This record gives sequence, C-alpha cells and structure tokens, in this order.
Amino acid sequence: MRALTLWRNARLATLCGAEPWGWVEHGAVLTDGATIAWAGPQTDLPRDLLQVVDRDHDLGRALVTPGIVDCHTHLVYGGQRAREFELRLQGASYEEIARAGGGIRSTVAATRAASDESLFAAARRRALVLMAEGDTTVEIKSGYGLSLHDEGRCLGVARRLAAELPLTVRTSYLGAHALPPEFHGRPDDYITAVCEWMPQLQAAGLVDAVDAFCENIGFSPAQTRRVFETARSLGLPVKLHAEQLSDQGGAALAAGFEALSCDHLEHLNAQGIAAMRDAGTGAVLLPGAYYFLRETKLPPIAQLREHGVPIALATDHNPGSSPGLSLQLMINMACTLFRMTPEEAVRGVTQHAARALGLLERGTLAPGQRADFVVWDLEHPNELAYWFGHNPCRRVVFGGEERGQPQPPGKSVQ
Ligand code: DI6
Ligand code: FE
Repeated sequence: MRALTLWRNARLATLCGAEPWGWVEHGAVLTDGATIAWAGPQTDLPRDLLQVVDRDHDLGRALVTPGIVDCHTHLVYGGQRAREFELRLQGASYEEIARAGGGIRSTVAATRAASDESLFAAARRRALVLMAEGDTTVEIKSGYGLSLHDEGRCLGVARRLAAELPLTVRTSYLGAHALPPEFHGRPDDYITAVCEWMPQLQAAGLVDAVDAFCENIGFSPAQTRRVFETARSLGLPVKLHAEQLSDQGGAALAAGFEALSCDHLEHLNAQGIAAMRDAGTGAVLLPGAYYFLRETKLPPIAQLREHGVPIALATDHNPGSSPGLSLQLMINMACTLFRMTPEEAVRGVTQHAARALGLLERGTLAPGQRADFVVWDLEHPNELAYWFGHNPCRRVVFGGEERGQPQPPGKSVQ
C-alpha cells in the first residue's frame, strides 16, 4: 500500500512554471519515498492522494525551496594557504605564486603527505558546514593528488563522504589541474599519464565526470583536448575550468565535447558563449574566487542571459582561490558583485546547478523530482540573497526523510 508524507502550510519557491520563483503562497508538498509525488497550492491537493497520507508535517508558513546544490568544489585536500593569502595582499599575484612552485602544488604536497583518515576527517568537517546551510548535493573534484594513487585516494574520500553522510556526492576527476613536480618540463607526458589513469579510476567506480584547468598556468587547449578525447572514449561527461585568468578559447573547446558546464568564465568571448548555447553547456560562475583573487573583469552575464545559457553558482571551495564554505554567501555575492537578480541567483544554486551536474531530477519542486528540499526561517526567497553571515536553514528533507541537521564542527575545517 502506498504511504505518502504531507508537508503542508508552506510558502513554496518551486522554481517551475511561469510565475516568478514558481511561487505558491499557500503550498504543500507530498512525498512518496524519495520522490516528490505532488507539489502546489494546498487547496488543490488531490483527494485520492490525501487518502493515502501516512505522515503529516505542518511547516508553520515557512519558506520551502529545492535542496541546495554546490556544483563545483575541491573539498578534499591537505593543509591550507593563509600565508599565500598574506603574500597576495602584499602584491604577489596568484600566477606568480603558482609559477614559483606555491599555489596548487603546495597543496598537492600537503595532500600527498596526509593520511587517508585525516583527509577524510577534514573533508567531512567541510561537508558538514555545507550541509548545515541546506546543501543536499555536492560535486567534489580531485586535483590535489596528481598521481594515480593520490587521485584515487581523494576520489575515494569523496565516495566515502556520500556513504557516511546524508548527502549526494558527484565526483569529477581533475588530474589535469597542475603539473606535479615529478613531471617538471614534461606536461605532455603528464597528460598521457592522466589519460592512462582515467580508465583505472573509472573501473574503480570513482569517476562521474572529467574536468581540466585550461590556463596559462594550467594546461593548453591541445592538452585539454587529449583529456576530453579520452573521457569521450570512456563515455564520461566533461566540464572545464575555462577562461578564469585569460581567454584560452577553452569554453568553445569544451562545448565541442558537449561539456556539462564551463566554470569561472571571467574572460569568456562571444564565440565561446555561442558555442555553449549551441551545445547546451551550462555556465558555472564562482563569485568566491572572483572576490578572493580580487578580480576586476566580470564574467559576461548579460550576454549569457541574452543567449539563454543557464547560469549556475558554486562555492569553488578550495584552499587557494576560494576558501569559503557558504553557498548562501555566494548567492549574495552573485547579486552584489555580478548584478544577478535574487531569483537568478537562487535558481543558480538549485535548478541550474543540478543541470550543470547532469542531474535533471533535482533542483525544482515538481512531481517526479527527488524529494530534497529545505525549510527556511524566511518568508520569501529574495531573503536568501539579502541576508548574509547567518544561517536561516531550519530543516532539510533529503530523499523524503528529514535529515538531522549536522552539528557545526567543533574543530576548524582544516
Ligand atoms: N581554479 C581555481 O580557482 C582553483 N583551481 C582552479 O583550477 C584554485 C585551486 C588552488 O589554488 O588550489
Ligand atoms: Fe575550481
């Protein structure tokens, strides 16, 4: 016998339909196991479904949104780079520090030196902070191991997080993040190795997608292409750190491989935008990295909008360019720094973020969608863009079940 759960007396931002926000002032959601069976105005609840309601929750007029999706993080790493931040404040650039052997490579050394257990414990603390703000799905990249063994360890930590926490994790293999010291002067040989490791990591069940850093201080378009060709031959979707610090034509390259998303995009050109539109590739903007690197060149939001490219937002959590762990703050920054509207920003951390991960059954409140949603101590979703620095997340439903809100970690997130 079917047993449904009713979540009633709520204000819903369904993010579907023609209304701004998909707004329902007096709404209810019915869940059937891990799936939404029905969502809409409470007075329209179908009687036949009401008859099989087993559990009933009164949400006291609180705001409900879809579960929050962080579609770009580097959550697994050892150490931290506060000293590098000080150097940058004194005038050193991110690129200069990277070229001098600091930057990503210093985190690679710390990650390789860390035990499996300490990598897991630190990543778990970070995941708990994200979850406390209503995150139900998080993408996690490798990219600080840069050997078969260490990339596998980092991806394994990401899989273990999903096994031990009420959280969906999607993994991306970012072997092509930086050149490890043992391949100094031999970037093409390193790309050969990255491609050779890919099927092995995939066979171990560790890879959902493949990413690369196409940049002067990362890898060239030709090298990125080799990574993508290998991914395609293995049936793995791709995404790209594209046009973050310079225009490499990376977005057009990635769109040629029907990439799920291109991320960063401050230096994106018109050809790249058209290619993304034609390929159905999403944009992922990362205001935390823009802010923390004190960038001044804005991503071309108006043109992305004009071409109908869906825009997602993410934390890009990493120790070098975005050490923050608050997607709520990213919503606010997307509005203040990027001039996105509050509705665009909230869609960017739900609907469009899910799409950027290829997860079409998440990100809105509609029948057939996975029953991930957040109950907020707020009246209207525009407040998600307005408040910053405190957390109005009250309850989280994950796969139809109320998730005990995790205790904020007592220790630092390092
Ligand atoms: N771009 C970024 O912003 C991060 N990775 C990348 O390719 C930064 C990674 C780091 O500095 O550790
Ligand atoms: Fe990143």
